[in-house]
Amino acid sequence: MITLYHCPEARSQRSLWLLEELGIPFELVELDFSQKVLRGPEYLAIHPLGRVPCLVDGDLTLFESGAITQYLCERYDEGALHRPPGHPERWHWLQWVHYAETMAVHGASMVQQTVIIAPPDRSPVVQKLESRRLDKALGVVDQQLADRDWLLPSGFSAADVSVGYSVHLAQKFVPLDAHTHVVDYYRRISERPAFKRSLGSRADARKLRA
Ligand SMILES: N[C@@H](CCC(=O)N[C@@H](CS)C(=O)NCC(=O)O)C(=O)O
Repeated sequence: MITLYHCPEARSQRSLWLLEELGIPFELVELDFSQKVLRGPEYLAIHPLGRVPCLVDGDLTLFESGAITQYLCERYDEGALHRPPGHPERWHWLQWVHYAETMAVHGASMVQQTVIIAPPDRSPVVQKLESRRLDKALGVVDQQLADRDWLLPSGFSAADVSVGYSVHLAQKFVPLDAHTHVVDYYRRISERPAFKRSLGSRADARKLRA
């Protein structure tokens, strides 16, 4: 049985959304986004840094959302979400799966600056810089989507799950309006039932609470 360790709206949403797209059974464990839970002995025994996501499948434990994406696709996808070795889109599929982190690091920095760090210690300079870099990273996605609905010519893939989560994170901090193709992309993403099931806290999750 697969177990996913997850904090709502964190990068583990990528893995949750992908599991939902794959339609395979899994157990969801929701952790409070608190040092007490993430750095508590129970979770540190699973993830050495106490971060999310972490995926356990039998005797395999994996952290890093990009690696989890590759693993789930290689192991469980029946052709729709993966672009396996030898596929003409393989290298671009990998590029976008990992480009998602180029975007998410700026989003994570904005979370720190606007949620985690208290006002006197927040830095307007860092906020300005990070939102500008995030906006530029969105511009690259916008260009890619100029003549297509999804990142790859053959259609929706796990690369859209990876980058799509980063767009979902980005729109909390920078307006998407200047990137009209991204606006349409985010609307398409928001209409996907699997994406909807990955949002927020879930009643069916086992909870690790402080
Ligand atoms: N590159 C890693 C980043 C993992 C990561 O930093 N996750 C954040 C949530 S978005 C986290 O667990 N933060 C909690 C903390 O650092 O205390 C991945 O993509 O899995």
